[in-house]
Amino acid sequence: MSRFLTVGAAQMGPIQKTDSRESVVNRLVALMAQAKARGCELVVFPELTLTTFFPRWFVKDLTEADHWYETAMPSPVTQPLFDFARSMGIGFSLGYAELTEPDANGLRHRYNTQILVERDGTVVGKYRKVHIPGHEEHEPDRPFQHAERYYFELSPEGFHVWKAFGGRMGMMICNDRRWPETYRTMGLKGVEMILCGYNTPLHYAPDPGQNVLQGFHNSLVMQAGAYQNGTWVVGVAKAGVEEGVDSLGQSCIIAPSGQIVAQTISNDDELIMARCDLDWCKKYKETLFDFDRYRSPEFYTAITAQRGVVLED
Ligand code: CDT
Repeated sequence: MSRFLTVGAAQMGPIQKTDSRESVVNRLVALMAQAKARGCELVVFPELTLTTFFPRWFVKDLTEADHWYETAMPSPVTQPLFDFARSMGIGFSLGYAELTEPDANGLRHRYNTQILVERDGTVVGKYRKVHIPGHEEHEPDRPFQHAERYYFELSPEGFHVWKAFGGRMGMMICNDRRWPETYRTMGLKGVEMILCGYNTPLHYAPDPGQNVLQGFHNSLVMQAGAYQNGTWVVGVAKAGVEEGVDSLGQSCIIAPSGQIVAQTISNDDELIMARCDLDWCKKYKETLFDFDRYRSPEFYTAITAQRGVVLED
């Protein structure tokens, strides 16, 4: 049996501070049109697609950054994406900064969010980032900030898998892809395709020795996660030199075998695609990675019982 889903990874080139959301949405619609013409049923965009990667700057008062966040989705400026999806019958997944309405205590929350939109323009899933990297405070010695932990709260919901596009779809955002728990949590929910947007600066201030390994680590983690859980993974970059910061491209679509079946070759807006057989997942889920038969969860309790390392004597 085969269950095909043709997916596009719509890598974005840089988005500068002065680029309007309207101009970005125009670029996204152009990529969606290209994806539709090439037969895609779903197109995946990067993390924080609508603006420049603003956590590279620090502001003393968080409300000064409110303009980087979306307070509604869709909104007047993002509505063309939903209209295009509905009229052309193509779904999409979009990352953005979310600022919520006040909760019962009058508090508004800030999340690094990704949504999944079906071919009829309805939002079928919303995921908020779990593994938030970087730092909470201003770190003046860095050439640029990575203050995601200042700008975003931890997801209150964690990982989820949605029945959509004829399969079981999951989402993760950027740094989530480096953590095996991300894939396994969704693997245990039967995930067949994980959609992931990322912004990965080539320079890693805490250990610049890792700079040259960014591309290697990017594919290493996503290929391993795909294979060990028998799932497709679609990794999509915001690439190139944005406000002086060079970020990794190398967006890729990875099969449940762990093989890369498509990869971008530029650091610009670029669409890659693959015709993905979701039934290919079974070849791994029902053999080597038959969780029910071969996992030993009784020996894994430390994974959820503790956060950091506890040394054994
Ligand atoms: N956006 C994001 O999560 N980026 C991180 C950068 C490394 S931590 C400063 C990543 O995992 O690619």
